[in-house]
Amino acid sequence: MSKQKQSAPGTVQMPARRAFLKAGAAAGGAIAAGAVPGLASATGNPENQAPNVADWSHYLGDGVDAHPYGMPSEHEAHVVRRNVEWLTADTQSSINFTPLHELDGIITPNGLCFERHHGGAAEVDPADYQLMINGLVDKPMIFTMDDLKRFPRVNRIYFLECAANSGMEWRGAQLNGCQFTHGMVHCVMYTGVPLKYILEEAGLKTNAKWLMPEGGDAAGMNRSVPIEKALDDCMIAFKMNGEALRREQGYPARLVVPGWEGNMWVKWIRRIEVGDEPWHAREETSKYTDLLENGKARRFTWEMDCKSVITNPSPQAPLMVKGHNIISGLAWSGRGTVERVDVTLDGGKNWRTARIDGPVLPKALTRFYFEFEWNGEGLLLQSRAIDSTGYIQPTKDELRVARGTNSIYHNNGIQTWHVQASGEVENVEVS
Ligand SMILES: Nc1nc2c(c(=O)[nH]1)N[C@H]1C(S)=C(S)[C@@H](COP(=O)(O)O)O[C@H]1N2
Ligand SMILES: [Mo]
Repeated sequence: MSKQKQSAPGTVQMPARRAFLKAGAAAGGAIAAGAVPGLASATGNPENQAPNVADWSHYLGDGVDAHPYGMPSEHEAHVVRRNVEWLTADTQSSINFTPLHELDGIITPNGLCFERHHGGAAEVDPADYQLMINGLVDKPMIFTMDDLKRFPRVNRIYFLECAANSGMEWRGAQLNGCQFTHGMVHCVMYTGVPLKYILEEAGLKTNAKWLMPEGGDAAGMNRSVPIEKALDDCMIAFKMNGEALRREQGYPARLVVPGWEGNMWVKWIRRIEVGDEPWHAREETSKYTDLLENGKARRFTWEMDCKSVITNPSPQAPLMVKGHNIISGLAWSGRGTVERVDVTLDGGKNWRTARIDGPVLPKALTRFYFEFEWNGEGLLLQSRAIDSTGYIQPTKDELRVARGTNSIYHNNGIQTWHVQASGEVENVEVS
């Protein structure tokens, strides 16, 4: 087992894990006299706890005018997107990460979806918004928001994963928290127009083979998309989880490219050019390619390979008590559905099948659980997902044999968490 210390300068902000553990330990001895035995002891103020009547039961609560737009409880203030300061030079061209260890089920709340911007989050007035289609079409067209909303629309749940998710882990275990190692993924229900309908409206010429969607942000983000994908399941989305897209996610409209790497999901989309060959633009030549050991680069690696991660326990979410505990995590595949997830407690010697719960949808996050008894021994936790094509999530060593160590993108290797006797959890690798 080896752990590579964080080599880059700066610090990662994380909750005080030791403080959590202390609070848990102290509460162990603080069971109120005469209390009815429970499964676990409570922390906090005993005056508010059974058999007493809590403070909040004695007076009227907030009126319905207090929160015109509802916000999470103030006790959940630590559940936020976080960035890694040393990762990028500024915050406009930057990344923050989804707090996966605080979430459950398969849907990411809108305010917690990770953000990746190449030129900051553009502020677009929907009244001025237009989507232009030009190039190899019968009639070049410009659509307003109102135009887009008059097409038949569909609702689909998809994950979006940045190609660079887990990219800092290629050479060894580095970041302490699944928020940072795996938090460049989110999964929401999109409402929008199948791209096919919009392209049909403009009329594709017979030599139309590629699209170049382009963003309205300062970065003017663009990528070449093959026509087969565009006509298959791409969408122009304007809603996420039922409400308008958040500005950070491309308000008022973004491209949805199910199962494919996040950089193709152009936000604030302003134009789609139709062509007969790919453009070989910056984001598909200098970026988002994988340089192999032999000097060749993998290109157009669009589909996100099957991957999984244990979100709890994990470095930001230590094990608090011995006895009955729950391992929970997420699995996904850009090629279809998650068929099975295996979990090991001993670094891969013994594998057991996890329990999948909730919807199992193609190209969406899938939730798994594994209930177990913890006797206080050290554990080496891993999860391994298998998708509907039969593809098995590889180990990080297998990935390095296949692709070398020059890569940043497309690291879908098996993650290991070392649970120590104290309950604290560390990012490690086993070999
Ligand atoms: N216009 C535009 N679209 C963009 C980007 C961008 O910088 N500008 N970033 C891309 C990248 S690299 C990713 S991973 C996803 C991130 O989507 P999110 O911010 O909704 O999580 O958006 C993609 N679409
Ligand atoms: Mo990305």
